[in-house]
Amino acid sequence: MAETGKREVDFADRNETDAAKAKRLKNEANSDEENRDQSASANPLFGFKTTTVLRDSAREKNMFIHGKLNDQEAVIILEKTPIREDTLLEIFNGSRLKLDMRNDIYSTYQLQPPAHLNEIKTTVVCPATEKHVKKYLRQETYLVQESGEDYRSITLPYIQSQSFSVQWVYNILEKKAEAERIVYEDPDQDVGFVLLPDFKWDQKQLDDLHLIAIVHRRDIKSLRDLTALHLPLLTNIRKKGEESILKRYGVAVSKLRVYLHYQPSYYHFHIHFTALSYEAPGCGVEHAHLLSDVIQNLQADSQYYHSRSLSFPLRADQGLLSKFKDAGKL
Ligand code: M7G
Repeated sequence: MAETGKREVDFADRNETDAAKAKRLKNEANSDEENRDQSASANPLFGFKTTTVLRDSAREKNMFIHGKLNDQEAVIILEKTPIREDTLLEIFNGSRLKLDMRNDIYSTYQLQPPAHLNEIKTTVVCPATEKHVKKYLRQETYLVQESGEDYRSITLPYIQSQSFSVQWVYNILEKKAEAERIVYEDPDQDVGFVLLPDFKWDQKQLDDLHLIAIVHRRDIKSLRDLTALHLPLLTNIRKKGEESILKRYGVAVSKLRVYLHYQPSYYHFHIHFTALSYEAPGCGVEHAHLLSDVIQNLQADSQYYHSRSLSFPLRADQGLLSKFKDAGKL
């Protein structure tokens, strides 16, 4: 900030003559055209045909799009990434600015930063199932209260027949995908796990830090399966996960939210580690269970999660909601 007076910002629009501007715009148009030609072969999203916008948010600056990619159903998530402090110098010195309006001491601009600072984080699910499409569609939600008995008679049969494939999880555990992204691994088949960045986190800033610990064992679907026998697994994940995050990212335990979802989207046991300051989607009280609470509940009562009622939100179009309605529970 001390540099304000000295700053020689390349505000190209400011003193440009009309002729110079016309020439510049033409050159830009040509180079855009070249980029497009090159991208037709290198761009895996080339030719994507939008069917519908499932959800968008001006505040979150994201858009979830359903469409067709090479004749396959696909969901694409576009998300503008936060502005990073370490890029400010480049933004101020290397951008092109177009004045929108000026009034007294106030002025607004359209700022075009250098291309590499103008990235849109893009997630592609292809081929996408109908469940993926529904997952991202904005829907009315309802809070359901599930007793232990409801879990066994309604939820369990439903998730056994319906849940998302966890092939991506097995790929991680078997090092067939994302191996280079692993932050820490405890290979023990009983209490071990793999810790890696969640694919929602682009790892460019710590503000929205989000990692997941995926357990090696394949016999725990969710919170409901946990008993006191799993305490060594849970305490191991907490201890080693927190240590690795401190070591790798310098983020202290007191700055972390460590929790699991109930219901999760993927029924292979995993735990979320997010920055405390980040309101990650799904970190509300109706969806998230703090790992430290889970550990204490199991220490007090090994059958806690077998017998207790648990609440969770379900979207209007989720099949599980109809099952609860059919059973007269809603
Ligand atoms: P969840 O608690 O089952 O449900 O979390 P949620 O998706 O409703 O939060 C699964 C977590 O795994 C989510 O935070 C996803 O962003 C993350 N995730 C999903 N997939 C398919 C992948 C993947 O392929 N790689 C990684 N690294 N994370 C994923």
